[in-house]
Amino acid sequence: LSLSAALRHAVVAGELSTVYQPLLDLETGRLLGFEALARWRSSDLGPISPERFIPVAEDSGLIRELGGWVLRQACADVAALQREIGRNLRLAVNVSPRQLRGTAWLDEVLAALDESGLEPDQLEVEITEGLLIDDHGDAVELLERIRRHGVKIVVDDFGRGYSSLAYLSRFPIDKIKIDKSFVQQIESVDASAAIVDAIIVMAHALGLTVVAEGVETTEQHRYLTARGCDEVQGYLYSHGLPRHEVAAAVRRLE
Ligand code: G
Ligand code: G
Ligand code: MN
Ligand code: NA
Repeated sequence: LSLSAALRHAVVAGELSTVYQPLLDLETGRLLGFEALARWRSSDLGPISPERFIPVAEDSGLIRELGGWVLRQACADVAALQREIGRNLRLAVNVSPRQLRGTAWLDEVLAALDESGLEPDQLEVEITEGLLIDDHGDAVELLERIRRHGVKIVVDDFGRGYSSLAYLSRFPIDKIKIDKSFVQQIESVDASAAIVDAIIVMAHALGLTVVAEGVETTEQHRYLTARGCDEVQGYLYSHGLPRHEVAAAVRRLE
C-alpha cells in the first residue's frame, strides 16, 4: 500500500486529527491562541509523522483536502473552546503553496470562518518564505485578498531557506516566525543568537510582529525576553495537545 493511497483513505476514513500548540505573549505570559497541527494514525501503518505525510499530501494534491479538513476542524474546535473559557483566541493554520492555486482556498477560509463564527482577524495563515519568492504571483494575490478581510499572514520557519530579505517589505505579511533551528542554538552558537537578534530588530523596524518557535529552555526564554521578541511557542510551554486536553492547558497557562 503506497503512502499516498493510505493517505487518500485516511482523509475519508477519519484517520486524521489535529493537535493544538499554545502560542503565548512573551511579556505577559498570556495565552494568545493555538497553532493547529495535523496528525495521522493509519489503521494499516500506525502513526505517521507529518514530516512524512505532509510532503506526500503536497505532491499528490491531497493537501487541498487535508488542509481544508484541518481548517474547518480547527475553526470549529477553537470556536467551541472560546465558548468554554469565555474569551477569544487566535488560531494559526499551516498552508502549503499548492493550496493557493486557484481561488477555492479563499472561499473555503471565508466559509470556515463564517460557519464557526470566528472573526477573520483571529485567524493566522502560516506560509513559508519560498512561496513568496518562487514566482507564485497568483498565491501572493490570494494572500493579499484574504488579508484585506483581516486574516493575518505569518512567514513560518523564517531564515531557514532563503536569505533574500527584499520580499519582506514587498509582500502582504503581518508576522514572522523565527525558525526553531536558530532558537535552539541561542545558548550554543553565537551566530545563531546574533541572527535571532537581527531578525527581531528587522521585524520591528518593518512593523512586523515576531514569534520564536521551538523554545525549549528557560535560557532561551530569558534571551528572547531580553531581546524584545513578541510571542513564543515551544515545548517549554506546551506540546501540541489533542482537543480534549486543551481546556485544562488553557487554565494552567492562564
Ligand atoms: O509537529 P509537527 O511535526 O506537526 O509538523 C511538522 C511539519 O508539518 C511542519 O512543517 C508543519 O508546518 C507541517 N504541518 C503540520 N500540520 C500541517 C497542516 O495542517 N498543513 C500543512 N500544510 N502543514 C502542516
Ligand atoms: O513548520 P512548522 O513551524 O509549522 O512546524 C512546527 C513543528 O515544530 C511541529 O513539528 C511541532 O511539533 C514542532 N515543535 C513545536 N515546538 C517545538 C519545540 O519546542 N521543539 C521542537 N524540537 N519542535 C517543536
Ligand atoms: Mn507552523
Ligand atoms: Na515553523
